[in-house]
Amino acid sequence: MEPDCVSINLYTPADGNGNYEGELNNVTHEGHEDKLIDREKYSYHAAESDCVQNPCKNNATCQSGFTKKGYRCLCTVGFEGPLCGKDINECVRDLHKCSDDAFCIDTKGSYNCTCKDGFQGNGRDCKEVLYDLEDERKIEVVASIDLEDTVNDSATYPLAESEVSNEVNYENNERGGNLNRQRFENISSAEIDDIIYTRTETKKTKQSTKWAIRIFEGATSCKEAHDHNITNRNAVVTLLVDSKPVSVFCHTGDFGCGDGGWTPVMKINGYKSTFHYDANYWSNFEEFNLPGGKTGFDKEESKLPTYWNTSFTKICLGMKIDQKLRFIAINKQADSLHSLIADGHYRNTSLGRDKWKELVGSDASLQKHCNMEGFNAFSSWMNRSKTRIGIVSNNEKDCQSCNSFIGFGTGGHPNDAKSCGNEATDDSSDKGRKSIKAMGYILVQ
Ligand SMILES: [Ca+2]
Ligand SMILES: [Ca+2]
Repeated sequence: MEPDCVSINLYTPADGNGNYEGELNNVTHEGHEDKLIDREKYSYHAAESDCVQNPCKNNATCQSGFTKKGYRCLCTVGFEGPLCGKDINECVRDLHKCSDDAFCIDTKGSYNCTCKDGFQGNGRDCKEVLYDLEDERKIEVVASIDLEDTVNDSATYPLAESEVSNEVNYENNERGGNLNRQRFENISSAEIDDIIYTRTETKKTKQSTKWAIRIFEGATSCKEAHDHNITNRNAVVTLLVDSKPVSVFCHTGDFGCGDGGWTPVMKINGYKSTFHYDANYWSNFEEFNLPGGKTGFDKEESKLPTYWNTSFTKICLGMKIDQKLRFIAINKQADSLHSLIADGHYRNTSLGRDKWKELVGSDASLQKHCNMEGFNAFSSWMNRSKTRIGIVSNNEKDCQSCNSFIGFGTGGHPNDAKSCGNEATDDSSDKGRKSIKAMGYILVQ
């Protein structure tokens, strides 16, 4: 007899012979009264079914006529118990298929798998997240290491040969944190920008450490180029400025402003008014004569995209007068030179007038008073001395009517037609009347 069978229709054919044909049903008329139709030569026989009361839970199949109770329940997946009312905790019983790198979360009738932090996937298959997708620059995992779990924090261990040769030195209890940049095979240390990710896991007898490193794809400043040993001398270097390649002449070493790589920003010819105080170039995002950025301290004028893109902690100012180059440095941190100048607001420096005079040499001439210095230094009477970077001075003991200046991006009395150098009116100035035109150079680091 079929285990699900609880009723039967018997058909008695007309010619008899005492044979029947039977039709087995897995329900009885109870609850289905309207479907039971009388027909000639058919007779219906139903067992008293204990399944009518729906004793089995969670969609289990009820079979009548089994066990002392008169029925049995065949549970669906995920449930157990005589009535199938009990959820199986697959996570506790290790009946799940979650990844080792996932959390198993029990649910009624089933379970969920969720990848742990640092992993992604569907929960059954979780992969380590090794890419910082927000970073436009390429990140690659280049090293993995498996060590017997006999790690001594001060010892040196061989890397697996698969991807990396040589050794990793563990120091200061930071396993993997002191990865020697020289140790990567096929990648020079100059190309490794940063170690952005390390993960060390101990599984039974093995410890494994993985690194994600950022590959250096291009310097954004001459300082970066210098720090990554891309250039250790004066050279034209292609920088990534606002993600676009720009070739500039990187000045390297201490030519008057200190060591390291210096990024050119502007070159100003004091005989011209291209970069006069009132020129839009001080506030806009327009470059001027890019090729002028590829040559050194010459007469080519230039304004490079480094003016509004390159951050720095130091500014180097140079003036060339009669073939003599003189430099002074300003310690100043900013997102860009544009951020210090474009809004026209005065921002002070405190170098002192003697320092500014060093740019010009022994002929430097300024009046005694005011001595307003820095970025956007200007007289309160707007037709008087003003300078985008530099110092303005006055004979009166105020800053209203300055008649002398040393600077870059200059204008106003006593000589509005110049853009870089030293202008001073007659007897009230240190060295009397001066009109000294300079080729000006602005670099940052
Ligand atoms: Ca469950
Ligand atoms: Ca005056």
